[in-house]
Parts: sequence; C-alpha cells; structure tokens
Amino acid sequence: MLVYTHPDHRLHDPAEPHRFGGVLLPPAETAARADRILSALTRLEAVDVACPPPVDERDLLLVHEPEYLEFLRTAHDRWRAATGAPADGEAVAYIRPLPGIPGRPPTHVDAQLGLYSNDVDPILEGTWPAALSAAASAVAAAGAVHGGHDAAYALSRPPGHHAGPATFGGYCYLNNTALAAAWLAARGARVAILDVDTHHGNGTQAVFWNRGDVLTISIHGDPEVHFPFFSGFPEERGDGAGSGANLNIPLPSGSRWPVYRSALEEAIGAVSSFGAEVLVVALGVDTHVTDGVLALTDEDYPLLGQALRSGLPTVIVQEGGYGEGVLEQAVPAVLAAFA
Ligand code: Q9C
Ligand code: ZN
Repeated sequence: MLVYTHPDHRLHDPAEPHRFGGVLLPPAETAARADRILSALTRLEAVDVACPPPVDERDLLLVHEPEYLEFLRTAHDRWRAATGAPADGEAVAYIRPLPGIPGRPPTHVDAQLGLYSNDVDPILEGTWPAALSAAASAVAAAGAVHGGHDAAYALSRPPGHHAGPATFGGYCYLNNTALAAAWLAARGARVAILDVDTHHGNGTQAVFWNRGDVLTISIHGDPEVHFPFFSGFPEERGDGAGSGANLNIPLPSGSRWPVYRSALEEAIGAVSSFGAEVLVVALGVDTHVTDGVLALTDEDYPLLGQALRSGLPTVIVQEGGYGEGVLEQAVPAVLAAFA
C-alpha cells in the first residue's frame, strides 16, 4: 500500500481545552494521532511511505472559496495583530451571525472566525501549513491512483470531511477527501465518495451538493443525537444536477457490525449503480465503540477493509478516530484487509 504523509501536520497541535458536558476536555484531534497511525503502519507488509509534494494551491479552488482560503491563510496573524495574542495563542470564535439579521460582511477577524465556522475549533499559527500538508497527501494519493496504482492511502490530518466550501468545523479546515475526489473528477473520472467516519460527512455533502459527476455517500451515527446534528438525514439527496447523487445512511446510536455491514452493502451497491470509475473512501475509525457513537469492535475492521474492495481504483483518506488504541489497531486492520 502506498502511503502519503507529511510531517507538517505537527504544526497544528491544539492544546487548549474546550467546554463539553460541563467540564473542560483536552483536544481530541492532536498531532499524536498521525504519529500513532504511522508507527502502527510499519507493522504491515508492503507499505511504501512517501512525503507528498506541496499541493498546487489552485487545486484548492476545486473545493473551497477563495475568500475562505485567504481567511485561513491570514487569520492567525490578523488575530494576533487585532488582539495582541501571543504566537502560541489559539484563535477561537466567540460570536456568530444570527440568521435573518441584516449586516455587512465582517472585516474584523473575530467576526470572521464566527462567520466561517460552526464549531469551537481553534486556528493556530501552524494551522494553515498543516492543513495544506493534509490536502497535499490526499491529492498525491489521488494522483497515484490516477497514474495507475490500484490504491493509495493519505494519512491526512487535520481531517477534512466536515470542512465545506467556506467553513471549518469538526476538527476540519480543508476537505482532503473532497479535494482528492474533485481532483479526479477534474480529469474526467466519474467518482464516488464513501464516507465511513462515524459522523456525517457534512462538508463533503455541501461541496458536491449540486454536482452529478461525484456521488457522495455517508454512513454515520444518527444525527438526531450525534454531531453534526444539522445534517445527515436520508431526505438530503442533492439538488440540481446533483439531485439523487447524495446518499445518507444514518444508523441508530450504538449499532454493531451486522447493521453496519448492511449499510455498507447498500453503499457499495449505490457506487456500482452510479457507474463510478474510481472510489474515494473517507476512512474514519471513530465507528469504534470507544468513540461513543456506533459500536464496531477490533474484529470488525478487517471485515470493513474487505467490504471496501469494490473492484475500483481506490483512494483512502484518513478522517476521524480518537479512542485509546483504536487508530493503531483499526487503520492497519482496514488497510491490510483491503490490500
Ligand atoms: N466529545 C471528525 O471525526 N466534537 N470530527 C464532539 C464530543 C466534534 C469529529 C464532542 C466531533 C467532530 C473528523
Ligand atoms: Zn468523525
């Protein structure tokens, strides 16, 4: 398996706790995650680890709006200038626009933090280069598959599937999965995205909502009771040219492998009916019971790896997965069974 990973991911390593359930929790999405995956992957046979070349920033425009990219690139510097914050400060939104209130597009960075995010994720001094490095791994993996490899894995972090055309949230800043898919679609391929992260791939859905050339499928815990709450329901099917090209398969909280396997079978059936020529898998392993949404266990991940063998060239992009020991076990298990 070809693996792309870039050391610049470490430049985004949030440390400031955030409030959840009445207590202050340490950040879950940290640099240690990618280090843990990478060291576990060395246990696999035939792993070929490469550092991707820098992403062509024009490719980011396949997915994201230019104003948003400019915001991400400059936000931390502007926040320091506006507030006097130190270099190691973490910029977090504290105000957001209310719906229906007239106003002008905000120019102050504190207002823009709330305009461009729907969550409490911080922007650090190194968030932009780290996000670029994650995108670079995803695009390089897409390039390898486009160039004739059967499969490639992008060890991207920070993750991407909650980032929309002009939004960050859910630990995501640039949508790595969407970038891989859009890059392949720009070269004429009919692309399917299968998102098996435990949370709805809301950013990816938003990116391709009006497009008929990229099928987006997400299997996830019931958004009535799980993040991202505001989307992920079965009636969301896309619009315009994309009408019918978005498929959400929410599962009851705590669902185990037999229920999950049925959803995967439905998803792979949809990939095949769509006539996809290439598959992009958004591989979150936060479906594990320790992450508290669905309830897969260690022995299910080899089965997941097998089920993802659609016969199509496949780009696998890392998304979530946090629980103690889960990344180390589940990611190699999926990749080994897939290969
Ligand atoms: N303790 C990804 O998996 N926070 N993002 C929930 C519950 C948001 C997950 C807090 C979860 C985002 C890429
Ligand atoms: Zn997730």
